[in-house]
Amino acid sequence: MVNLSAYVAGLSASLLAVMGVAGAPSGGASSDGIPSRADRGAVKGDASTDDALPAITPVPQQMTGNGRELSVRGRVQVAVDENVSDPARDLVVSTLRAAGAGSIDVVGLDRLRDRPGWLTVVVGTAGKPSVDDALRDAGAAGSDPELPAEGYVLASKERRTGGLVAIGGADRDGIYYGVQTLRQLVTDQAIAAVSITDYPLMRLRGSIEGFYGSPWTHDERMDQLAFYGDIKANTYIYAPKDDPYHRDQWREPYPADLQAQLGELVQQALDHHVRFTFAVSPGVSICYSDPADVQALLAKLQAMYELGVRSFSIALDDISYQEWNCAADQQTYGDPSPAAAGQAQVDLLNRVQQEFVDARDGANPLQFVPTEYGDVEDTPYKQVIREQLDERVEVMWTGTDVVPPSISVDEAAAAAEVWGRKVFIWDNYPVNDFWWTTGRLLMAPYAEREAGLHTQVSGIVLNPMNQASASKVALFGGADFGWNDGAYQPYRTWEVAARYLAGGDDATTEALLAFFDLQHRAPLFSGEPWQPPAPELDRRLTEFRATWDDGDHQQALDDLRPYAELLATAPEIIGDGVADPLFHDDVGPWMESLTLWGGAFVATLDGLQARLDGDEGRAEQHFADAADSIEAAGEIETIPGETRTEGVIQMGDGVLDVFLAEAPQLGM
Ligand code: LTM
Repeated sequence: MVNLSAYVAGLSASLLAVMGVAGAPSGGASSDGIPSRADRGAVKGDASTDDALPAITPVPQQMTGNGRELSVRGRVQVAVDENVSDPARDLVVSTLRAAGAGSIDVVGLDRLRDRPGWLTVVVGTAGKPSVDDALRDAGAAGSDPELPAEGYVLASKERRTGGLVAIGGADRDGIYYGVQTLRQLVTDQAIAAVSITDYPLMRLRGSIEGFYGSPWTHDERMDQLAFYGDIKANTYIYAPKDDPYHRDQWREPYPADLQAQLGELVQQALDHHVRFTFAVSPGVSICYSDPADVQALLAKLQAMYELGVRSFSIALDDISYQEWNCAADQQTYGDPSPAAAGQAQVDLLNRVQQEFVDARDGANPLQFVPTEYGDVEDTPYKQVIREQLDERVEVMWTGTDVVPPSISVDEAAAAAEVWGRKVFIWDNYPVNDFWWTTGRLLMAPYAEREAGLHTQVSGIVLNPMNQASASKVALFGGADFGWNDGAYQPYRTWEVAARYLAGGDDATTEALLAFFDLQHRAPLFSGEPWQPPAPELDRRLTEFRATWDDGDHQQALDDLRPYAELLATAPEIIGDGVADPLFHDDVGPWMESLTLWGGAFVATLDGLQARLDGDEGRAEQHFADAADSIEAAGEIETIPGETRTEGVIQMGDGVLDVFLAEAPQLGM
């Protein structure tokens, strides 16, 4: 279960103050060293404990301060080498422009000159003498020859002759991620002075569009891929169960229009340093021993390779392995059984790895979703795969259940043992395609995954909701955890995600967090929540009841009212403050419902106030208004066709509804 004190401790002090947490300082550091957001428009400081440091998400492996901040005002020269991708270069320029740079000259690294009074930004490959010289001049120790893939060194320093920023990446991705960090160092007309060495702990980080129900739209996917660049996620796996060409009609090539869209996605992924991974799921009908089926599968992958895809996955989840799809498999592999299915799958996968992947330039190791994916029990099926599957093939695993309440390092080690390799986690959060998620958005922070998992897994991808933009909250956490699991604080990233959606606006961030709290419940397949419902509201109501029971009725009402008003006005604040139109599409019915539930909450407090004032008639009227709003909220349903399970929108159920039902009976 989520630890509520960690939740509260993880929020910035100023947010706690606005949310009314007693004792929260109005500025300065909160108990875990997170200072109030002041002039950077984001949570400041982090695991580094140095209050002067800016907050970077994911938290860098090492970061120290480097003196006073650099000013961004007049002229800027940006020197880049050939490994700086166009998107990385463009991001440097747009970042500097947003910070207030006047004119920006972009030149090749060989044309870097001393320009007294200018801000100089050097971006290139770590280990190159001119990049390392710039890093040293900017206060870094130079680049580490052992810098891992996707890593970068960044140093920024104000000098008498003008500010200097240097970014040296281990590779093109590392350079891009260094620039993404620069984006977070910038405020109005200034860049924080820091020295950073940073790299991801997990090789694969991102999402798998692997849910049932309405697949994401093209626009949603384009938006997601850009977002992954921002959060340093490098993997998107295309595996929507209800795309017929992915699963039911897997043999058929994509029609030209869909193929063209896939091509755009591949380019968008490249532009944001994301591996577009194409998954095909043939298990519902494949005849493993039919050469025509094997050829159809390879042709499907080849069409994607021609679009520029370099990562492939064969998904064999949610199929029966107790029966064959053809008589030929019975002849080749004998009676159906898990072990026989394992053998047939291994034969197919090894061919794809060895005949397809190995024969193509730049292709990454094959990925595979096994039919047994949610446990660590050693079985005949797993034994065949462990012993015979090409050791390079990545095997996905969802934890010790399809939707696990937590994932520990020991469990991942056990999974590595039974699969004979480090597993690749397919994390079924925040997916909302099963019955218990009806009417819910799963917006609690990504949590209960143990620090240190990076030692036992090759990566983590999250299976998101049908609602792509609303999934960003959890995806933010997953990417952050995958980059630096040791420094990960779920509620810190939760707030950062809200602030990202809010475009840095304080009021919108607060409204979003209050809304997320009402969508905090995350059910297991049993229906039991592994993330509790509305913990922040629950904490406030517990305080209310204690104060009320102590006889201090007015105080209890005064303390609770601002939060009720925050909930009632949150839809309007969110409507005005979140720029992302896709987010609004996702949360539309939930905003309607929140307007009604928030109104009922305020009306209920009005009723208690009237009763306290001795006006029982007015009190009854307020309680009746609240009841009307609750009844109207019960009519609001999910958007037809949008989610696999459809039904009434839930809002802080188990907490808000319980309070509103009991409040009219409260004795004075
Ligand atoms: O989790 C896996 C490997 N497969 C399916 C997913 O497609 C589905 O989204 C989730 C959640 O319902 N459960 C599965 O078993």
